This record gives sequence, C-alpha cells and structure tokens, in this order.
Amino acid sequence: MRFARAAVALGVAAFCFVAVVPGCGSSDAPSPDASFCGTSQSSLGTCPPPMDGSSCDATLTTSCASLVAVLSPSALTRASDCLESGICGVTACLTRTQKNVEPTEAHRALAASFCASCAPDVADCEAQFYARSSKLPGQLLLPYAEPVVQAVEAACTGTRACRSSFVGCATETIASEVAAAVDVSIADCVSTAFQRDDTGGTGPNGTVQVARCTAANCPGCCRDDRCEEGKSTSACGKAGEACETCSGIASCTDGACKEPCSENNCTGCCDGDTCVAGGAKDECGTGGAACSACAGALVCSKGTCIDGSCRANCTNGCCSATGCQTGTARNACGKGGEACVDCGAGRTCSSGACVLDRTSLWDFYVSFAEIPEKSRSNNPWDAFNGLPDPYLLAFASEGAATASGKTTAPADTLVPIWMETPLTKVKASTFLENLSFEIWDEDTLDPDDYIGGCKLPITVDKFDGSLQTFTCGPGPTRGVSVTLWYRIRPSAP
Ligand SMILES: [Ca+2]
Ligand SMILES: [Ca+2]
Repeated sequence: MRFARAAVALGVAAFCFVAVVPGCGSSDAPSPDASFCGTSQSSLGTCPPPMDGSSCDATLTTSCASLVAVLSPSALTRASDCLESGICGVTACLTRTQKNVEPTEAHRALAASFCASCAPDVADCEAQFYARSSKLPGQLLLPYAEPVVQAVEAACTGTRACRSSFVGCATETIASEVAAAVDVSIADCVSTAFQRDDTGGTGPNGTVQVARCTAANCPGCCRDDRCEEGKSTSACGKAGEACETCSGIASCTDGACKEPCSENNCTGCCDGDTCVAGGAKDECGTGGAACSACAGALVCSKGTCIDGSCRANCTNGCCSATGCQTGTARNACGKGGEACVDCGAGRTCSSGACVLDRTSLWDFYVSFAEIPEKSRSNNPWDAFNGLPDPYLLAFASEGAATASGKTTAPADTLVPIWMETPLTKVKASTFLENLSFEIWDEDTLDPDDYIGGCKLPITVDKFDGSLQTFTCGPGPTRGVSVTLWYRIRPSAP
C-alpha cells in the first residue's frame, strides 16, 4: 500500500518536472508542491553538497511530490520561497519554515479542542496556541498536513490529563502518521528537518551557504543563479555559461542559439532550415537571408533580386521570420539585416541595439545580510551578549525624486534573512544615481543601534535580476562592515 502511494506520487512528480507544465495543477499559480519540486531541484543542481554529508536534501527533492501528504501547503510554499531566495539546502529551508507556517482549518480545530479539554484555565489559549513566543505546544504541529493534525487531535486531546501528556503524545502520533504516509527514508528526513534548531542555511561558522551556479554543478546554463536545462529558446546554454534568450528565428541547438539557417552558417540563402546556394531565380538570396523567388521580371543577381530579399533591403533594419522590420521596436530590435531581438522588460531599442530603458521601473529586493558579532566599540549588539534584531532601510534618489522603504526586523541573528522588497517601481535612472541602504538593530527600550550600510555601486549590468553581493566598509564615523545580497528586478507591470 505504501509502495503504491509513493509510486503514484513519484509518477506525478516526474510528469510535472519532465513536461515542465506551468503550474502542473488546476490554477494558474503553481501548486505548493509543484513550486517546491521545482525550486528544490534547482537548488540541488546549484548548491554545494551539505556540510554535514546528509543525503536528506536529495531524498526530499526526489520525493518532493509525496511530501504534500505530510506537510501543509503553507510549509511547502515557505520552503520554496526560502530556496528561491538563494539559501542552500532543502532540509535547512524546511527547518527555517517551521515557525512561519500559517495554521490550517485542522490546526484551528486542534487548538480549540486542546484549549477546551486540556487547558480550560489558560487565558486566550486558542489565540496563543500557535504564537511564536507562546509556551503552548502548537508550534510542534505547524508544518504538518491536515490528516496528521487531525490524528493528533483524535489521539491527544479530550482527556483529563491531556495537558501534561500532549507533547509526548503529539510527537509519537506525528512520527507514526508520517511513517505511514511516506517511505521510511523520507520520514526520517522530515523529522530531522523539524528537530533541528532554526539555524537553517548557515554553516558551522555562521556563514550562509548560497547557491552558486557554475560550470562545476550545472551542465545546462545559469540564470538568476539557478541551473536551467539550457535547451529552450528562452534559456539556452551549456557548461554553466549564462543562459541566452534566442531571438525570434533562432532555436536552441546543443546549448547554443542557432538560427537553423542564417547568416551565421549560410553564405547563400535559407530555404526554411536548409541553406542553398542562393543564385537561382526561384531560390535567391545571400548571407543567410530567406530565399526569395524573384517575381516577374526581377532577377537574382549575386544572390539578390533586383528589388532585394529582406537582407538586401533591410540594411537599416532587422530581419524577422516575417521579413524586414524597422529594427527600432523594443520587441524587434536590430540593424544591418541581422536577426531581430526582443529586448525584454526594462529595455529599449536604440540605434538597433538593446539598451537599458532609464525610465523603466525596477524593484530592490534584499535577500539577506551578514553582520559582524561586535559593534564598532567592540560590544555585543544587545544586553546579555544578545544578537541584533536587524532591519534594513533602503533609499533611492535622483534630484528631487526620492524613495525609501524598510524591512521587518528578524530577532537575534547575525544573518538576517529578509526576502523582502523595500523599494518598488523605482526608475532605473534613480537606482543608477543613488541606491543606498542602512542596517539597524531594533531595540525596545534604547534608541536603535546603527550597524552599517553604504551606497551600492549600481551599473547597467546589475539590471538583470541576478543575485548580487556587496560589502560595505565601516563608515568614516560610525558603523561596521556589512555584506548584503540583493537583486535588481523588473517591476511587475
Ligand atoms: Ca541593541
Ligand atoms: Ca536589539
């Protein structure tokens, strides 16, 4: 029975992955397990092997679709977001999710039942049951799927002594439900993930392991620090090189954008995919342009009908599958009769070349930062050797135009993982002029402590959505050195 279920789940996973069906579910957005399967697969391809030598990342990735039976949709979505942000390790990201999962209907029913039967004297019990700082045991259940939670409710609430026996009973019930629903190796990895401390994604020395897509781990091509298969026209490449978007008439062949027949490989003209000499009246052309039949009295001369094939007529524009274009459109840009190029979001066509559109709108996404242990005066950030509670302020300005934004403040960490977008819809020219940030330690009684920050060196090549990193030195009068990981992304329209 267990085998049959696992086999079906793996079959679904294989279908979703191989066919690259967008969403692979009923709605437009990918289902949580489909997103998780995609991001965990990419992470496995681009991340260094886990430092502890565990094979759980691989096991959980292979069996990703079956996890939906034991983990809640919200847990899978959070884990997927974590992997997407560049943090390495499926197990590490599951560990990190456990305090941030939203309770489901079944979770709320369990809280009601626990509070009524096991803790009738606790004030505000239901509201506190899953709270992060609560002494009540709800956190234990948060990552799990509804059937697991329902089993815990049935087994562990409703008796007089259930308050003192609840944690032991819930732990046992979770273990047996998970073991019954998925293969034993998967169950072990799930329980490992949720028994660890919330230090996910950080190595023994506190540094974050970040996905680095390189030739060493990516046989396809790298985009946005992720390994793509490299065989599609939208992401073409091999041996870890940057993915290329093949222009309209090009296709991706052996990891390279090739016009099946084009000026790159044909000195005559192209009859569909076939290169021919190009000197005949009914197949006339040169330099890899599409062959033309020279109509009526027109003749083929040196590969050109007198009134010209596309390439001959198109010296100031570009050639697309439908002929000569002016070459000045954003989605059909080019000159000298070359292939027209779609410049993509945030770019414009200038003199036949794609350039950054300085008026286009972009977002500043902050993934995470690394902060030293001690302040400039060599003191711990908070009392009793406490770690800081870092938030980031972002500023952009150009003349009188300014934008600013602020992240949340994760508690007690030298590696705040924000995955937030403090600035949205800011002009490219503004980011190029001045994009800066400050990191502060949030304090409750004292004024907040300044940690560090600086102006980021933004150049036009940063406008591609890829993960960037920059280390600020200590300021002239205040602050310590901090390192920020961020992306400049095109704004949603
Ligand atoms: Ca402080
Ligand atoms: Ca603080």
